[in-house]
Amino acid sequence: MRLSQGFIPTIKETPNEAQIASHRLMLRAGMIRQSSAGIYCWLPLGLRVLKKIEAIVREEQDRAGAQEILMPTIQPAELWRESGRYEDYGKEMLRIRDRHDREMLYGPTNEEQVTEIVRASIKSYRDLPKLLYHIQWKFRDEVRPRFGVMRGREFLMKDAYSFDLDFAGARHSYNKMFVAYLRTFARMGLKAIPMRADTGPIGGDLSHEFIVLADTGESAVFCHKGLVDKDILARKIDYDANLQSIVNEWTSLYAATDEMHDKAAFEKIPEGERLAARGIEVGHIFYFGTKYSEPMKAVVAGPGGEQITVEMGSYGIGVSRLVGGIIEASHDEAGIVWPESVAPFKVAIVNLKPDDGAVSGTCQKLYDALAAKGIEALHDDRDLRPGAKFADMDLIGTPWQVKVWQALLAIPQGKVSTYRAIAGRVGNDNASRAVGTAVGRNPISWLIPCHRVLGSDGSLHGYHWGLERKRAMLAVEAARQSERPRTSAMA
Ligand code: 5CA
Repeated sequence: MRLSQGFIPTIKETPNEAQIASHRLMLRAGMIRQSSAGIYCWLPLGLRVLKKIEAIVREEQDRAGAQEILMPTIQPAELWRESGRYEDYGKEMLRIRDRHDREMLYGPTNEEQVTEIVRASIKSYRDLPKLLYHIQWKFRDEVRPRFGVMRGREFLMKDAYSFDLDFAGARHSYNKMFVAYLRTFARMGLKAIPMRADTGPIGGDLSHEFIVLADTGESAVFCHKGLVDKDILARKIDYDANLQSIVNEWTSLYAATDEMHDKAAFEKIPEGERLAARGIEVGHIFYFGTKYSEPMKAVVAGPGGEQITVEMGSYGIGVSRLVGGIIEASHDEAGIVWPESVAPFKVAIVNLKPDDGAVSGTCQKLYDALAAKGIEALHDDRDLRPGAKFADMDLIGTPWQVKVWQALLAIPQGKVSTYRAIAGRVGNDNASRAVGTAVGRNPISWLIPCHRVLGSDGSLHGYHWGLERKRAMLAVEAARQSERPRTSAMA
């Protein structure tokens, strides 16, 4: 996308209403705008990230065997009277009357609605198990909406629901979601720790919250440090096999939220291995047996014709909250530092001379080379001074930046064009390794002004490349240096 034609309304000033970094950065980077308290409009940059998060959630739900449906945001009050939650939910529920004076509500969650779907369609034990999910907006009239999308009134949730014949089946469904959640959050670059949790208004007796550690988190949490470094993505998962040993591995070490905290048990952990921190709840899973199926009569006929009340669980992920959560976990003083998997654009091409046809042509070719590899780039072709562009690009936080201020020529002796070579580097997921290679030996090394990038000892440092920011900043220099012998510019 060409930024001059795009809509990314960044703000220089720090908005007064934002108390935490993610809220400030989302407003400043032009990702969201508030509509009313706890209700937001998603602008193009924010929506791109939201969709990327949604896509990872969807892939991992599908992988675990869940099937996607889409239930409405508006539900009839009768369903909630059947479960007994219509009155219990209190003021958090937004109640509506339609033109026929029928009582409706904007769904804060969907246990009743999904139970209605299943009881109407499933009659026999042979039809079970079933695992259904949807990704839909919810409304909860929170007393204190705050921290931007982290505690909104309207928010996007992935909610899944499992239906099984017995406890063993329900436990397997729970374990599937447990493992799928570990994978989902890990793919977003997050360290999310499952913790024993209170079940609150959803109910039930087995529940885990998935918590991302962050100083600004709303919950106080306590766990064994060993949980922070566990790596699920290195495992091969077979969702049809018994997953209990993986779940046990993650649950055998102490981890609990404030409400479930057992001080004595925590203090049994050697002091150096204890972690008392704050965290953001990005997911919450529940097993609640027949809490809804019993009053709502979700039953199937067993093998002998007997009536079996279905065992259920529900599994939520705060999709819109994750946008804020990821920023809380990954930002610096200049802006957001997106993990590659959810970045709104992978590369920013910073055109420092947009009025120079050759420079703009170079940027366009680079853009095309990246597009041909399926890499999304943002071409900053705005007519602004370089400092303003650098500040905006750092704020937006693409994993890669390529700064172009003079036109490139094709590599004379190389077979690959410069643009392709850069696209190739950027295509590598391990940004810092890629840049190291590029600076060291690769054909594109001559494109990087060595005096800016290499220290006297040959290590990476410098003006454009801040290792601590984990960003690759490939400073692309001109081949107008044709006066300069090319070999002398080679690393
Ligand atoms: N029905 C169950 C699971 S499907 C349920 O509603 N669980 S929940 O209440 O824990 O919500 C699931 C997830 O939604 C939470 O873990 C959290 O990440 C997110 N969430 C909850 N309330 C809000 C809110 N006010 N703003 C943003 N995200 C929220």
